[in-house]
Amino acid sequence: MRPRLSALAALLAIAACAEPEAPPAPAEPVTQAWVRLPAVDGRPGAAYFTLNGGATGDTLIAVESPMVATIELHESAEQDGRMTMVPIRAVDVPPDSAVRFAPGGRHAMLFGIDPGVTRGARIALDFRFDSGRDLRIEAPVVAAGDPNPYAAAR
Ligand SMILES: [Cu+2]
Repeated sequence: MRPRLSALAALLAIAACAEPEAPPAPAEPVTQAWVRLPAVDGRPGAAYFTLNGGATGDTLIAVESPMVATIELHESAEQDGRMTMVPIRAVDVPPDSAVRFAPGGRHAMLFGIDPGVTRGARIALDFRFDSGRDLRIEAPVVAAGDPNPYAAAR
């Protein structure tokens, strides 16, 4: 009887160790970045992504790309029944929070995209933070009518 019990205790101990008690690994500061090309060549495209505050939080101050002339951060809003866009200067990402840039809401607007950037390519996006952190992300590029590539993969 006794050996059995201790075996059970050992099993329980192993089970307890397997329990995910530690918090999940901290997310990268920028995840799920993707770029949607304009329907008409020469018009602006858009970049979407999720900002993760991590333990300390940070503030996004700019997104740049060697393949894009100008990138502005915008917020979409409905005003008098019309969709408008308002520029945002910086985006606060508090600790342990996520800020999503998604179609219909916040987005990075890409003016002057290099014609070599086509559907299926990857484009380098440089995320600059107030803390001094610079982060380059290779974001997948989709065509105008294509859905979020991360949503499609789910
Ligand atoms: Cu915009």
